[in-house]
Amino acid sequence: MAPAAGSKRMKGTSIFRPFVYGTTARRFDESNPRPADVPADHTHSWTVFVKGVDNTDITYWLKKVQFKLHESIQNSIRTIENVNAGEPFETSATGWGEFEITIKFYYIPESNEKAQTIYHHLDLHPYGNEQQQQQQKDNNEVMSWRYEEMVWNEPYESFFEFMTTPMDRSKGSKGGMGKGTKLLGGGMVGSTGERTASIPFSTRPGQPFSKETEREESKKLKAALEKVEAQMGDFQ
Ligand code: SLL
Repeated sequence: MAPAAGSKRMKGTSIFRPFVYGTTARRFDESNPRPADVPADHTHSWTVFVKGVDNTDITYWLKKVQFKLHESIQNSIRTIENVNAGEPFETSATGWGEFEITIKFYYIPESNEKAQTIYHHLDLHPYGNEQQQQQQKDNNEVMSWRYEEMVWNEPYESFFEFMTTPMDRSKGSKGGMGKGTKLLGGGMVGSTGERTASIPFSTRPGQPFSKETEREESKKLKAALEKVEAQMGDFQ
């Protein structure tokens, strides 16, 4: 699609929006019984998704998502669109094996940007250290989630303007979030909202990515760096 009249790319500028993607898998057992129509060799049910951090709206920039699953799975190419603001683009399946899922992002046509693809490994089995594996077994839930940022380099002026202009989320407005939907940073959606790139301050169950997570990660990196520096000191 041709860009809006007079729109040109903004040299030296980039714009980004955070999102979360990944898989959640559960094995079939008493807590998650295998449905009668599912083949006996299928050991797990799982879901792959793309969503906003803390379920913020991403539908104003993401129009549809195509999930390409393993060919052995029924209806292996699945296109998800027309999701409500704040809800995930997701699809579920059952099976026995792990594989690489292809996730293709189609942006709103106004962006004039081509679709982009990322890959995600479906994890069915507990992973991590012993304690993490035990927790996943106890909860019968293997979450393989990633925080990512979609970056548009040198976006068209019209798209940049669209992305950085507050949007009307008043009741009944098209594309608005539901009343009372939580905004990133803890605010609540009122009559206007930002098309925000910020992430929440703190982590809560089901929402592992936040400023708090970032701080914890940087603490871990700092501690690892100090350890390496101390070890290097021992060699000198
Ligand atoms: C493997 N790379 O060779 C993997 C393939 C295939 C997963 C995994 C569904 C099967 C069905 C399913 O679990 N496919 O619907 O019959 O191990």
